Amino acid sequence: MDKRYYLTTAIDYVNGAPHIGHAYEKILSDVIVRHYRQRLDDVYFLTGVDEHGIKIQKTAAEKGMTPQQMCDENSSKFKQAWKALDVDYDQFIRTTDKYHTEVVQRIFDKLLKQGDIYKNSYEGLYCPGCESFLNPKDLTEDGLCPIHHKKPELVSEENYFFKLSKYKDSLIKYIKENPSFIVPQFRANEVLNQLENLDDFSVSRAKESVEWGIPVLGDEDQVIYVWIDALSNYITALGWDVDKSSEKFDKYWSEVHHVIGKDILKFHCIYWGAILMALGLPLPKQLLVHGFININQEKMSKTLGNVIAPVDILNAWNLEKPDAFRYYMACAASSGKDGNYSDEDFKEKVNADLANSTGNLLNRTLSMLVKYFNGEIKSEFVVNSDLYKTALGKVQIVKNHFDNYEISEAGAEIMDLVNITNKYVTDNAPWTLAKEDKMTECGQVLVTVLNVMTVVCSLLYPFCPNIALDMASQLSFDLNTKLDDLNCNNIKPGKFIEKESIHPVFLRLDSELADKKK
Ligand code: ME8
Repeated sequence: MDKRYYLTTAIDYVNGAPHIGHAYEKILSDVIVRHYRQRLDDVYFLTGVDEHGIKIQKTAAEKGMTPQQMCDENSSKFKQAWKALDVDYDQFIRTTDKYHTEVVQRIFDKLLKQGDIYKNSYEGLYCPGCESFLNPKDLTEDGLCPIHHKKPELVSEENYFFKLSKYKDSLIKYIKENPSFIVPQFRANEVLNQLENLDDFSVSRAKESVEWGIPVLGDEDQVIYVWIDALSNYITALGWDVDKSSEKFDKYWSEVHHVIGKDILKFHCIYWGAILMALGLPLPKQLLVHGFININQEKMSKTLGNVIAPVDILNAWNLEKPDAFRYYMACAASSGKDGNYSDEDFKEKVNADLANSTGNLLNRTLSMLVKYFNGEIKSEFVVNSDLYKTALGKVQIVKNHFDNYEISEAGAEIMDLVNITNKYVTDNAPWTLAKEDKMTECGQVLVTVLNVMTVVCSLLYPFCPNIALDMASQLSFDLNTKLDDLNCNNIKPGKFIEKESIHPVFLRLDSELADKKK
């Protein structure tokens, strides 16, 4: 395992407030980052917003605002949402940040001077939703963009183009020789097919059609079109500059993992891959591609009016902490596949997993310890147990799932450990042991469960940081313990817990109460 980990998310368009799809990606990323922080000393987490382009220019005009005003307003909504969801990033980049725009201009200039970018007149079908020219072959039968279901605009203008043709073969070779470059792997085939049919791509727009962009140095009539601008954020954020690296870049670039949605894989694999090759920089270590979140099994769209803001979900369920929503989202889809959000399913899953299985297990075990032993651990209660092997085995399994970008699968394994432990309690019935006055055995069962719960709370931490902290505090367990140092030896003899300090770590979502609040 490498010592460092650099994770980036896609940077979101700020033509509106963040929606549940944006939240899904950021939560998934934060869960991954928190997991690797439990394994490594040096993890860097970058997120941010994409602020240029026609979509933003048009929306601002409709609202009677300048693009910059709208970017300022909406960017802070993204920051607020990530704060409410406990998305604990190290850096938040805005593509209007001066350090970014200046380096983007120099990148463009370098590529132009070395002949990777050339000027040409062009007529094509432009989809503002995609911020991209579409190939007529890719349109629906009705001539609409397959993603945004809108008719693309016929655009005819002078643009700068990037010579993708020059890098096509090297990209194909790279993808084929590096099977772990695109995760999950089934997405790699899609990209290889797309590469067969791709032409050079436009990297600028005429200022008369798009004003809101970074101007091309020395050609005032053109602005740099979104992808060179947006994709470069991953290196400008680290302080990289043309012909001048930076300490952060040298430290993190070789460990970069881009978390992105399936709709922008082409841009990250092909465009970004080619741009990096042209800049003489190594390609990203991995592209971690996630699917889309649907709402009640329907695609989320403004037209359908089913776009949900993540903060509204917290408010609707009266949740002070985001843990339940984080847990649900991170487990909403198996690796790379689409997932779904529905109120019913959300309530059912978090009540079952967090309140009933996990919360009750801890609560009743601690309560029994108080009832039977006045909260005291006697030295004869501390013995070895087969359950410890199972628990530490799960740590390895969960680590492997994270290494394979299988986050919901990792969540399922944690819940499996909780269920195994619940079964252990039922099978060993400590309440019967107490009734039969087998107090040492009863104490041993309780201590075994508490030791396993220290492992559970550590594994659960990336998904539910607040619940895990609460569990850790009731268990007197140090949550800073690295995963590789975990053992089942944390519950020590002596006075352990007072009755007053025992409380549920997660309250069931009460449908009636929640419905009333909605
Ligand atoms: O594409 N479910 O921005 P964006 C899951 N600015 N993920 C979703 C989703 C959904 N329903 N809808 C969108 C952009 N996403 C560019 C990125 S990166 C250099 C530039 C994901 O606001 C989408 O796949 O349209 C992408 O990864 C992210 O949200 C931002 O989408």
